[in-house]
Amino acid sequence: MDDRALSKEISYALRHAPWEYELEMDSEGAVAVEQLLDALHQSAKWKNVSEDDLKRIIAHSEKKRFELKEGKIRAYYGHSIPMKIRKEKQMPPDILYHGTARRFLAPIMESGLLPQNRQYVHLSQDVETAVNVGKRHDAKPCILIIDAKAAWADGIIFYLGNEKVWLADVVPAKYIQEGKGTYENLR
Ligand code: HQG
Repeated sequence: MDDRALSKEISYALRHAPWEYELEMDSEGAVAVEQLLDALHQSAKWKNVSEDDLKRIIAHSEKKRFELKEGKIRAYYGHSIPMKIRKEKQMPPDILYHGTARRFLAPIMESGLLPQNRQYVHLSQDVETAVNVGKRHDAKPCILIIDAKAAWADGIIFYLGNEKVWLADVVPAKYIQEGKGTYENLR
Protein backbone atom coordinates (compact mmCIF):
# COMPACT_ATOMS: atom_id res chain seq x y z
CA MET A 1 0.00 0.00 0.00
CA ASP A 2 1.20 3.51 -0.82
CA ASP A 3 1.27 4.93 2.72
CA ARG A 4 2.31 8.39 1.59
CA ALA A 5 -0.58 8.66 -0.88
CA LEU A 6 -3.02 7.38 1.73
CA SER A 7 -1.74 9.87 4.30
CA LYS A 8 -2.20 12.69 1.77
CA GLU A 9 -5.72 11.55 0.96
CA ILE A 10 -6.64 11.46 4.66
CA SER A 11 -5.08 14.91 5.20
CA TYR A 12 -7.15 16.21 2.31
CA ALA A 13 -10.36 14.66 3.68
CA LEU A 14 -9.87 15.76 7.30
CA ARG A 15 -8.32 19.20 6.70
CA HIS A 16 -9.88 20.48 3.52
CA ALA A 17 -12.89 18.56 2.16
CA PRO A 18 -14.80 16.33 4.62
CA TRP A 19 -17.99 16.90 2.60
CA GLU A 20 -16.47 15.16 -0.45
CA TYR A 21 -16.29 12.04 1.72
CA GLU A 22 -19.63 12.67 3.50
CA LEU A 23 -17.86 12.80 6.85
CA GLU A 24 -19.60 14.11 9.97
CA MET A 25 -17.00 16.10 11.82
CA ASP A 26 -17.22 17.16 15.46
CA SER A 27 -16.07 20.57 16.74
CA GLU A 28 -12.52 19.29 17.24
CA GLY A 29 -12.34 17.91 13.71
CA ALA A 30 -12.76 14.25 14.63
CA VAL A 31 -14.73 11.79 12.50
CA ALA A 32 -15.69 8.16 13.11
CA VAL A 33 -12.95 5.86 11.81
CA GLU A 34 -15.65 3.58 10.33
CA GLN A 35 -17.06 6.49 8.36
CA LEU A 36 -13.66 7.44 6.97
CA LEU A 37 -12.91 3.82 6.04
CA ASP A 38 -16.33 3.45 4.35
CA ALA A 39 -15.63 6.59 2.32
CA LEU A 40 -12.14 5.40 1.32
CA HIS A 41 -13.53 2.00 0.31
CA GLN A 42 -15.62 3.74 -2.36
CA SER A 43 -12.49 4.25 -4.42
CA ALA A 44 -10.81 1.23 -6.03
CA LYS A 45 -7.41 2.42 -4.85
CA TRP A 46 -8.35 2.27 -1.17
CA LYS A 47 -10.89 -0.56 -1.14
CA ASN A 48 -8.77 -2.68 1.22
CA VAL A 49 -7.72 0.00 3.68
CA SER A 50 -8.19 -1.07 7.30
CA GLU A 51 -7.89 0.56 10.69
CA ASP A 52 -4.52 -1.19 11.07
CA ASP A 53 -3.27 0.67 7.98
CA LEU A 54 -4.28 3.96 9.61
CA LYS A 55 -2.48 2.95 12.79
CA ARG A 56 0.65 2.04 10.83
CA ILE A 57 0.70 5.36 8.98
CA ILE A 58 0.32 7.26 12.24
CA ALA A 59 3.02 5.20 13.97
CA HIS A 60 5.54 5.45 11.12
CA SER A 61 5.08 9.06 10.04
CA GLU A 62 7.90 11.49 10.81
CA LYS A 63 5.22 14.11 11.49
CA LYS A 64 2.43 13.68 13.99
CA ARG A 65 -0.50 14.61 11.74
CA PHE A 66 -3.44 12.54 13.03
CA GLU A 67 -4.82 11.33 16.31
CA LEU A 68 -6.75 8.05 16.45
CA LYS A 69 -8.68 7.78 19.72
CA GLU A 70 -11.88 6.08 20.88
CA GLY A 71 -12.96 5.10 17.37
CA LYS A 72 -12.40 8.58 15.96
CA ILE A 73 -9.66 10.16 13.88
CA ARG A 74 -8.72 13.84 13.53
CA ALA A 75 -6.00 15.98 12.01
CA TYR A 76 -3.99 17.91 14.61
CA TYR A 77 -3.53 20.98 12.36
CA GLY A 78 -3.70 22.32 8.82
CA HIS A 79 -7.47 22.83 8.43
CA SER A 80 -8.96 25.12 5.80
CA ILE A 81 -12.67 24.19 6.07
CA PRO A 82 -15.20 26.94 6.86
CA MET A 83 -16.18 25.38 10.22
CA LYS A 84 -13.54 26.58 12.65
CA ILE A 85 -11.89 23.67 14.46
CA ARG A 86 -11.75 24.20 18.21
CA LYS A 87 -8.19 24.01 19.52
CA GLU A 88 -6.93 23.92 23.07
CA LYS A 89 -5.53 27.27 24.24
CA GLN A 90 -2.13 26.83 25.80
CA MET A 91 0.78 28.94 27.00
CA PRO A 92 3.51 28.60 24.35
CA PRO A 93 7.25 28.19 24.95
CA ASP A 94 9.05 31.55 25.19
CA ILE A 95 10.32 31.31 21.61
CA LEU A 96 8.68 29.77 18.57
CA TYR A 97 9.90 29.65 14.96
CA HIS A 98 8.31 29.96 11.54
CA GLY A 99 9.95 28.82 8.32
CA THR A 100 8.85 30.64 5.22
CA ALA A 101 9.91 31.72 1.73
CA ARG A 102 12.24 34.69 1.20
CA ARG A 103 9.56 36.24 -1.02
CA PHE A 104 7.08 36.34 1.91
CA LEU A 105 9.44 38.13 4.28
CA ALA A 106 8.59 41.72 3.34
CA PRO A 107 4.79 41.23 3.45
CA ILE A 108 5.08 39.35 6.78
CA MET A 109 7.18 42.12 8.33
CA GLU A 110 4.53 44.55 7.09
CA SER A 111 1.29 42.73 8.08
CA GLY A 112 2.43 40.03 10.52
CA LEU A 113 1.85 36.30 10.08
CA LEU A 114 -1.64 35.65 8.74
CA PRO A 115 -3.34 32.25 8.41
CA GLN A 116 -3.75 32.69 4.64
CA ASN A 117 -5.74 29.68 3.39
CA ARG A 118 -5.73 27.85 6.69
CA GLN A 119 -7.65 28.49 9.93
CA TYR A 120 -4.57 29.25 12.01
CA VAL A 121 -1.00 30.45 11.60
CA HIS A 122 1.36 27.47 12.02
CA LEU A 123 4.45 27.88 14.20
CA SER A 124 7.27 25.46 14.97
CA GLN A 125 8.60 24.40 18.35
CA ASP A 126 12.19 24.13 17.04
CA VAL A 127 14.37 25.45 14.23
CA GLU A 128 14.68 22.11 12.47
CA THR A 129 10.92 21.78 12.14
CA ALA A 130 10.70 25.38 10.88
CA VAL A 131 13.37 24.69 8.25
CA ASN A 132 11.39 21.71 6.98
CA VAL A 133 8.17 23.73 6.84
CA GLY A 134 9.96 26.57 5.03
CA LYS A 135 11.54 24.25 2.48
CA ARG A 136 8.05 23.46 1.17
CA HIS A 137 7.97 27.06 -0.10
CA ASP A 138 11.61 27.94 -0.85
CA ALA A 139 14.86 25.93 -1.27
CA LYS A 140 16.55 28.46 1.04
CA PRO A 141 13.83 29.38 3.49
CA CYS A 142 14.10 32.14 6.02
CA ILE A 143 13.46 31.37 9.65
CA LEU A 144 11.49 33.84 11.73
CA ILE A 145 11.91 34.00 15.48
CA ILE A 146 8.68 34.65 17.36
CA ASP A 147 8.70 36.25 20.80
CA ALA A 148 5.83 34.07 21.96
CA LYS A 149 6.37 35.00 25.61
CA ALA A 150 5.75 38.70 24.94
CA ALA A 151 2.88 37.97 22.55
CA TRP A 152 1.17 35.70 25.11
CA ALA A 153 1.71 38.32 27.84
CA ASP A 154 0.02 40.87 25.56
CA GLY A 155 -3.01 38.60 25.03
CA ILE A 156 -2.20 36.89 21.73
CA ILE A 157 -3.72 33.43 22.00
CA PHE A 158 -1.77 30.30 21.13
CA TYR A 159 -3.10 26.79 20.71
CA LEU A 160 -1.50 23.39 20.79
CA GLY A 161 -1.31 21.58 17.45
CA ASN A 162 0.95 18.66 18.26
CA GLU A 163 4.15 18.73 20.31
CA LYS A 164 6.09 20.40 17.47
CA VAL A 165 3.39 22.52 15.85
CA TRP A 166 1.80 25.49 17.59
CA LEU A 167 -1.11 27.53 16.23
CA ALA A 168 -2.17 31.16 16.57
CA ASP A 169 -4.89 33.31 15.01
CA VAL A 170 -2.39 35.94 13.87
CA VAL A 171 1.10 37.01 14.95
CA PRO A 172 1.61 40.80 14.72
CA ALA A 173 4.91 41.90 13.17
CA LYS A 174 6.20 43.43 16.41
CA TYR A 175 6.77 39.93 17.84
CA ILE A 176 8.65 38.70 14.76
CA GLN A 177 12.36 38.91 14.14
CA GLU A 178 14.19 37.56 11.14
CA GLY A 179 16.68 34.81 12.06
CA LYS A 180 20.14 36.23 11.46
CA GLY A 181 22.37 34.63 8.86
CA THR A 182 21.49 31.49 7.01
CA TYR A 183 19.20 28.90 8.51
CA GLU A 184 22.15 26.54 8.93
CA ASN A 185 23.50 28.91 11.61
CA LEU A 186 20.29 28.60 13.59
CA ARG A 187 20.43 24.87 13.94
C1 HQG B 1 2.96 32.73 4.52
C2 HQG B 1 2.56 21.46 6.74
C3 HQG B 1 2.62 36.78 2.89
C4 HQG B 1 3.50 31.74 5.53
C5 HQG B 1 3.69 22.22 7.39
C6 HQG B 1 3.51 30.46 4.73
C7 HQG B 1 3.04 22.98 8.53
C8 HQG B 1 2.40 35.15 4.49
C9 HQG B 1 2.36 30.64 3.75
C10 HQG B 1 1.63 23.21 8.04
C11 HQG B 1 1.87 36.09 5.40
C12 HQG B 1 1.18 29.74 4.04
C13 HQG B 1 1.41 24.66 7.64
C14 HQG B 1 1.75 37.43 4.98
C15 HQG B 1 1.95 34.17 6.37
N1 HQG B 1 2.12 37.71 3.72
N2 HQG B 1 2.77 35.49 3.24
N3 HQG B 1 1.27 38.40 5.78
N4 HQG B 1 1.58 35.45 6.56
N5 HQG B 1 2.43 33.97 5.13
O1 HQG B 1 1.29 25.95 3.72
O2 HQG B 1 2.92 27.35 7.86
O3 HQG B 1 3.21 18.37 5.96
O4 HQG B 1 -0.63 27.40 4.53
O5 HQG B 1 4.80 32.14 5.97
O6 HQG B 1 4.74 21.38 7.80
O7 HQG B 1 3.86 26.75 5.54
O8 HQG B 1 0.93 19.25 5.54
O9 HQG B 1 1.39 27.22 5.94
O10 HQG B 1 4.72 30.31 4.03
O11 HQG B 1 3.05 22.32 9.74
O12 HQG B 1 1.43 18.00 7.64
O13 HQG B 1 1.93 32.00 3.87
O14 HQG B 1 1.46 22.34 6.90
O15 HQG B 1 2.31 20.25 7.37
O16 HQG B 1 1.54 28.41 3.73
O17 HQG B 1 2.45 25.10 6.77
P1 HQG B 1 0.83 27.18 4.42
P2 HQG B 1 2.76 26.67 6.54
P3 HQG B 1 1.95 18.90 6.58
